Amino acid sequence: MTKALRLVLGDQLNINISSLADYEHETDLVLICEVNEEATYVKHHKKKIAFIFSAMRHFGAELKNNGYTVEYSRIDDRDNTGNFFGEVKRCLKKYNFDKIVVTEASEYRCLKEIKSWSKQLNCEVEILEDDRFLSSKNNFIDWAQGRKELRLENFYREMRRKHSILMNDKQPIGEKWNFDNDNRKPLTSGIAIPQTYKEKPDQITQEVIKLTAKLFDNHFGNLNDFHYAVTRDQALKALGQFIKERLSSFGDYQDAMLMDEPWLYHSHIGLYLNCGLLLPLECIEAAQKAYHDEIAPLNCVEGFIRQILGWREFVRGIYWLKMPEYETLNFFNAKRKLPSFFWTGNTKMNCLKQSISETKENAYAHHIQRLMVIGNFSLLSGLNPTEVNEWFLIVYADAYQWVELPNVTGMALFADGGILGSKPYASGGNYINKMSNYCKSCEYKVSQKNGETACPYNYLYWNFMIENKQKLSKNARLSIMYGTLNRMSEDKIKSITNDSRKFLNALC
Ligand code: FAD
Ligand code: DLZ
Ligand code: SF4
Repeated sequence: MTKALRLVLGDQLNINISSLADYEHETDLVLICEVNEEATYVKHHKKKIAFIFSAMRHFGAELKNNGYTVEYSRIDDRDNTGNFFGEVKRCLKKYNFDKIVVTEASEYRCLKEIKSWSKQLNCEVEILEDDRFLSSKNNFIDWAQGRKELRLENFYREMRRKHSILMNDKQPIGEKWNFDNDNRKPLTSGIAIPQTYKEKPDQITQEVIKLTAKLFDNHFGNLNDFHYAVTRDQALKALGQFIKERLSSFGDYQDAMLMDEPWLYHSHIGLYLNCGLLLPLECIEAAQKAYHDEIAPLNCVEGFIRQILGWREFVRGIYWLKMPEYETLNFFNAKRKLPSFFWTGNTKMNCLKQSISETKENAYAHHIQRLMVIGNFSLLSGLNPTEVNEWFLIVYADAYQWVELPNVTGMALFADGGILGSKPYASGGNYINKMSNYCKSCEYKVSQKNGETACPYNYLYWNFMIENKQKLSKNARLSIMYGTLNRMSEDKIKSITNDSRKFLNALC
């Protein structure tokens, strides 16, 4: 009988993962390992490390309870080698296996390494497809082949048809594929927003929090008020709570931001989906059921489903289609270093102060804070994409390169020159003012376009358009803005460039 060593990585915590599908109780062993290399190749947020380690420990215990033989390496075990290769080698030596079985790693870096093991270990390494995604890598390649441009909307419609989600035969329910135009309502302060799911840390989580504080003391982020779900049952409860209490307002307030309200009506399930505690189809089906049960309206349900069936699958497809070149792209040749306030939140710009402070506290910020506040600032200021990508990979509990990189390089920075989106998400302060109450408490004035007290987003926006005119002016979606720029007086352009130079030179 073949004896298999089945390696389960920290973002594969699901009993139905392909590497466990034909597990043989008599001969096989599951290896789960906490390793220093994964926690430090970038200095992940402390809460992200505590979350992953606690979820891994709970998953290991769940497998044992279900009769699996599990070898679990703890980060502080004396003989822990500190990396996947070392732990696999140690296990092979200890128990002697005929082959290693692993579900393909979600990140290019990791998959590349695992592919080299068979030669180095002189042992068969069976790498299985990650069937937790609804569009396989090959499906996406087929879809992309021959297309002039790769756009979410076309991909999403095909996924809706293929998986028969929110469909009336061949037509979309509600006769529209997309209800985004209904989904741009701002929120007013004082409104009672249902709480996010909060789980009290059990003994395992408390132990892991202590360990993280000790071992990763110099990493970004706070560990206090840790409340994330760490088991599948808890993650399902978090999903259920969202569907029942917040989905019915998800669409309306999807783009809204509010002072001291980090969670709003978002689902806060990205970290569970990305580490395996939840599966995409069950989240989509739960939302679809909520529509049919009249718990939530179509604009909210469609908006939520589009994020998971559309965006999540689409960005993964782009990642695997374009790696490894994708991580080197820098369309605007942006070179500026990341300002130090990205690590402290210590800036006079209230929108950034809020978004970064909340990120530091929770290892979470919602999409519009990531895109239109932090991403937009990074784009307008010409921050180096490598540094911006590293920051985003570090700070969010749901961040793995396959999903972080296309969102940052493609969506936020347009550093891929238009592979993922048709135009940069650049905007001045007006958008932030329309969608939030941040500007009311800001030292800068959003209504002022130039001068020391003007909102920096205002002049940085035009400065960005001026500096990148050659690369962007032919983009049909920017023609109105370039029309406006072409009509600007020389004095106005001088003020914009002077204000921008002064502001950017003062960044450190
Ligand atoms: P909701 O707003 O409730 O959305 C539901 C789910 O849809 C999310 O949990 C997520 O699984 C999926 N989703 C929504 N938008 C996207 C998207 N653009 N790409 C992929 N999936 C999406 N998402 C990550 O999972 N990991 C990241 O590292 C990450 N980095 C980002 C960086 C930038 C600059 C931007 C603009 C977006 C990033 N996103 C990332 C996408 C999105 O912001 C997060 O998925 C979302 O904020 C997670 O919060 P939530 O679970 O409350 O999501
Ligand atoms: C993110 C992360 C961290 C912090 N630590 C571990 C770990 O100790 N062991 C592990 O198996 N996985 C960890 N992960 C998740 C991995 O980085 C992720 O599984 C791979 O990078 C996927 O390619
Ligand atoms: Fe942000 Fe400008 Fe508004 Fe201040 S005024 S919160 S910097 S958009």
